[in-house]
Amino acid sequence: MTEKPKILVTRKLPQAVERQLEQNYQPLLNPDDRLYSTDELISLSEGAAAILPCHTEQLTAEVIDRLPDSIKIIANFSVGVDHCDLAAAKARGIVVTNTPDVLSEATAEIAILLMLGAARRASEGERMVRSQEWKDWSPDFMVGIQATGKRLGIIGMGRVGQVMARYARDAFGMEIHYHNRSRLPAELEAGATYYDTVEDLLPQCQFLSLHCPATPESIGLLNAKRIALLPEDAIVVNTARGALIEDEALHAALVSGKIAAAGLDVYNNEPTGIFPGYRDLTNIFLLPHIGSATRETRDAMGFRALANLDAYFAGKEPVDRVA
Ligand code: 8YV
Repeated sequence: MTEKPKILVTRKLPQAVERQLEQNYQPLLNPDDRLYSTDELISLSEGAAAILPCHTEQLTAEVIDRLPDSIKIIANFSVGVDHCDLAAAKARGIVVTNTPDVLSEATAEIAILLMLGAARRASEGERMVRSQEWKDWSPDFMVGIQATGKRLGIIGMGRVGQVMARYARDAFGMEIHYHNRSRLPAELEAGATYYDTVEDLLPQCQFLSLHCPATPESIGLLNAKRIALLPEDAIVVNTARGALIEDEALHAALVSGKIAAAGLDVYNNEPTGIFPGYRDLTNIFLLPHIGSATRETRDAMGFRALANLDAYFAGKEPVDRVA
């Protein structure tokens, strides 16, 4: 009988996923969920045929070049693959997969939460109640901005962007405007208005939600020049990647009031190195990268990563192959 392939699992996964992994593989699990250093990751990979990492593992070209020859596939537990140098993996003949589809609804839910939380001043209000600073009610107390019927701009109309568009349209009657690398077919566009360039889209966005991956082209996409194109009092939401935003520019626009509020779930240098100025602002709603953090979705992400491993080890093409 051939030996079950060894899989390095870098983080603690949902229990049901780990039990399933144990059926077909020899997983090297991380029950304490410790973040491995690069050296540890490389030495633990010795003799393994696959790595099942999260976006918390920086699989740069240098790291990939140092992986042992035994590694044949990197089956990510994430849809984003900006933490993984695909060209370096390809050059070494290492297959790379991700987990699309299964987290679109959970992430769009958080985008809606951020949109409403920022527009309706949720964290400011919550802090006020907790600290017993709430003393009075008046007609102008905690007045925010209504989402219903407004124009929502979406940059990146992929799977998550499309669900966000649907939720915003169906629940709040929002008018959807979007930019994407290419225009969607009419049935997926569902009445949304397409713009060829980000510059053309921005002046329409009373609300703006970012849903594109972080790539060399999109890093720093929302900079001071582009923020200036937004209408006064716009609201910016980011559930995609922190790298899409130039923090100093967003911070300045929140301080000056050019932007009414922002809702962020992802950050440059998260979790410990996030732009410090954000913490001092009241007009920002901050969450700790929990877009896909539901029981249902985390299970589904794990099983999707497993399905990719199963396909690979059965000699088939993994459905979510990205390199
Ligand atoms: C995940 C995400 O929590 O899948 C992604 O790309 O950003 C998150 O929703 C994370 O990546 C898990 O590795």
